[in-house]
Amino acid sequence: MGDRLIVENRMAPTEAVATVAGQDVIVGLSQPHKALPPKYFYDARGSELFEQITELPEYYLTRTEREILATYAGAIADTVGPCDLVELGSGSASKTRLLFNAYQQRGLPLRYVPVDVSGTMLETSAQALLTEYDNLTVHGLVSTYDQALQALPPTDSPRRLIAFIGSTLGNLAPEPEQHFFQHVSQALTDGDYFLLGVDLHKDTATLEAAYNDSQGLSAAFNLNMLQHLNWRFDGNFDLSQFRHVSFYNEGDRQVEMYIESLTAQTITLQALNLTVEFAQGERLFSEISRKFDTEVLAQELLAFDLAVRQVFTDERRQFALLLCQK
Ligand code: AVJ
Repeated sequence: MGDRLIVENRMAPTEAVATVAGQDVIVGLSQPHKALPPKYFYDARGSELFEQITELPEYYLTRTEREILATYAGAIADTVGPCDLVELGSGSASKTRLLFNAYQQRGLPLRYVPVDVSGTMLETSAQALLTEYDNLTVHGLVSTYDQALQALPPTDSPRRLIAFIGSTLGNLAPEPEQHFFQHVSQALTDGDYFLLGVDLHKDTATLEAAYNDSQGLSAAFNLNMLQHLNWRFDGNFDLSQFRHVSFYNEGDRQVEMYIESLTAQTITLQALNLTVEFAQGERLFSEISRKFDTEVLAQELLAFDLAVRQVFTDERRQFALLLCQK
């Protein structure tokens, strides 16, 4: 099986150094409107909490996207044909299996290029996939999205398909989103495909329930960011002195998540030599989760030479997969 698996580590050694990695925390907590990048949600506990969120009755996103893929994976395989499937943020690749199934049923070869910052997750899922699918070869990249897009492994396949599913796009503000589309477009040659999974604009009640569930998992997920900073940077956040806040900002079409300080307090992160003051009621901005309109998005993509060929959605139009071609 060895010749069917390559895992390439592209993480620069400096990124493993905590003080360098913590620069964004220092900047984020020192500005007047405190904010942290969403990647700090995903330590081991945070990833586990997110997995649990995906199974909540209120969190319709994952379930709906899986349902759409189950219906249309065959149509996607028929359109794209044999390819290098580059998946940005591959994680456990559980939804991607629906595409692998479609390729296998059609006897089409596929090279899977999963990209993930977690090397352990990538190795484990790649090994499992090779035993399940005999039409598959895997060339994994332990890398950030941007690093991967700048230098994808050379391919013998007739096409590339870059997949960015799960509505991770929603975490990007409009400006970084534009840069991201630019990098995707640059990584593709004419005729190649881009598969984008996004959550759609809908009524406020449905959205607010998804990000503030009755079991309190969303709250635990949000506050866990502070616990993560505690262990990573030797901090003293007391989680009982903060609360989870989330709401749908309909004007900007985004769910906003904050961590609100219940008291006036001073926190230190010793490994970063950082002291931070919180006023009572002060909010730290932890995440945006944007909700899209397929027509508006199609227009934006076109500016980067990405033409939407097919839009796949569920009956209730809650979520959409856009198959674009350069
Ligand atoms: C993994 C970014 C798609 O925005 O819905 C879940 C993360 N945040 N509950 C989302 C999340 C709060 C999730 N994404």
